[in-house]
Amino acid sequence: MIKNTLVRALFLLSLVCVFFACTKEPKKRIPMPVTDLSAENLIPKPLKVIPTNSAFALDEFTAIYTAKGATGFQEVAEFLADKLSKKINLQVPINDESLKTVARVIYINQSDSTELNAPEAYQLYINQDSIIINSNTAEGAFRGIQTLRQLVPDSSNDTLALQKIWPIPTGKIIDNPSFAYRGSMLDVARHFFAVEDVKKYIDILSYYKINVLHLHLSDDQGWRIEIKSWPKLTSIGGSTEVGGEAGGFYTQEDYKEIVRYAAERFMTVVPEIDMPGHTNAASVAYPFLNGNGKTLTLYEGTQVGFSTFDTRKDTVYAFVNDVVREISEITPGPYFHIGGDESHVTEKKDYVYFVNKVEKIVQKHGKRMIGWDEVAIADIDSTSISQWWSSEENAKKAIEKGMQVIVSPAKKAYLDMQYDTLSEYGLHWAAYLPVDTAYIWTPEGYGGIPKENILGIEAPLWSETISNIDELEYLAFPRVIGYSELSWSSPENRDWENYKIRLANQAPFLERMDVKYYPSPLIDWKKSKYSYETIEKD
Ligand code: TNX
Repeated sequence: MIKNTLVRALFLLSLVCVFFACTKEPKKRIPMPVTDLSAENLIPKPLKVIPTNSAFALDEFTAIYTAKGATGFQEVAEFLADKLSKKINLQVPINDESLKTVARVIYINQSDSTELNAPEAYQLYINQDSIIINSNTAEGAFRGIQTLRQLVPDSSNDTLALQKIWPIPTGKIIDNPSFAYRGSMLDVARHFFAVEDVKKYIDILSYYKINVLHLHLSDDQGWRIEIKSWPKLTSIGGSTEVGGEAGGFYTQEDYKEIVRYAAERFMTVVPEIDMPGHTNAASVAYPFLNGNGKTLTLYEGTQVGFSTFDTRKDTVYAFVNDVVREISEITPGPYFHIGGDESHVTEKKDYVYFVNKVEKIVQKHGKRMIGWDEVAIADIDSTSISQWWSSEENAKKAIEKGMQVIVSPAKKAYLDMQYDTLSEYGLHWAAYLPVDTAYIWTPEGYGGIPKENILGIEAPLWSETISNIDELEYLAFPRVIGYSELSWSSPENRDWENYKIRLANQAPFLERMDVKYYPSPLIDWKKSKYSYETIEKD
């Protein structure tokens, strides 16, 4: 009896299968809805979008192929397939030539067209039956697939065919960033953030084409990276943080894992060891480093400017050399950030002497030095980079030396500034930065710095007032999304009224990724689970 039922059930099941196999065939042409590619909520806005008003039917008969022999393209395809599987639960095969049922293809193509002669440039051609991503490099292809991810609807249209279809508007996108350096900084020194938190931040930033993560790895309150030749830096210097919690640090293996995860997203990690000021934690671990003449203890407060290395001791430079060497060895990116800010208790002549010497150490280990804007008062050379956070005068000095500048003005680009007087977390010493003020300014030519001298834009997130990933996300999102547009999109393509609609439509993505963004009342968030009225204030 049981056996009979089973046989009947299997027979029925096979009938259903035959029925579906016959009807759910991989039809080439499916009548598709009219669309408008130029009305999609893409951030950052691409250089050119030309709609052709039909749609590509992303479905189970779609397959991805990549240019043969093109380095890194297979990995880019795998990244896309993984994200599609997570977003819409569709498994799209890659480079499987034995498939008989393919009706539509996504082709990630390496093209040596001169139009694509820039490392991150890409073109996206979306037709009814094919999507072609053209780029010279895997990096360009990766940026292109972020655009494609943003075009895939959250839910399928189940009325067009028997199978589920995710219609993607047809047309052509031609894209290339304004700035090569598009970054955010995370201060893991005032409060420590675990590897998993940093990875989550990297993943969301890369969706918006941000390509640099600057890690502020040391400060008065903590030293956060293992240095094998100076182990007390972390065992003592990493043991606390602001507010007296347990602190923490990255082992070199942890750091390598962050670097690897970032590299998979074509993101460069810039390590910062802040010196000669902001060095209390290092000097508590190794008191010979200290130059402020005081007996030091671990510091859990938030004052700045009280610590300094002793800039006239050879042993200090032997120490700096070890630190720069060990970190440079595990940092594939071209930069090493030496901090250099707010050294208020270092004599000017000592500060200049220190920066001059450390620049040479950084160069010896094959890196380009970055420093906060004060470093421009030293005699540094044109290959070093100044990060303009406060002083326009220092930014101009850097330009006179032929240096490039990273634009990070506190009153426009600091993610740790409060949104307004009512919002939680953050400081307001430079400004209140609501989402519109953070977006409505022009980095090109800002403060009279010509565009040619600007390497890029970076939004720093200092962590005096935030101690976990939710608080981090509250300050970073949504503002950092705006900085992605300021650094990628051309000035003609930026417009607050248009941006704020596109931003409102990021809510489903941010919520799916469990990002606890600040639900700014300036934005009419799409079906937001954090609608502003429901936020409880204490
Ligand atoms: C200034 S920006 C600092 C940091 C603080 C930040 C707080 C800079 C180079 N130095 O030490 O964390 O303000 O907003």
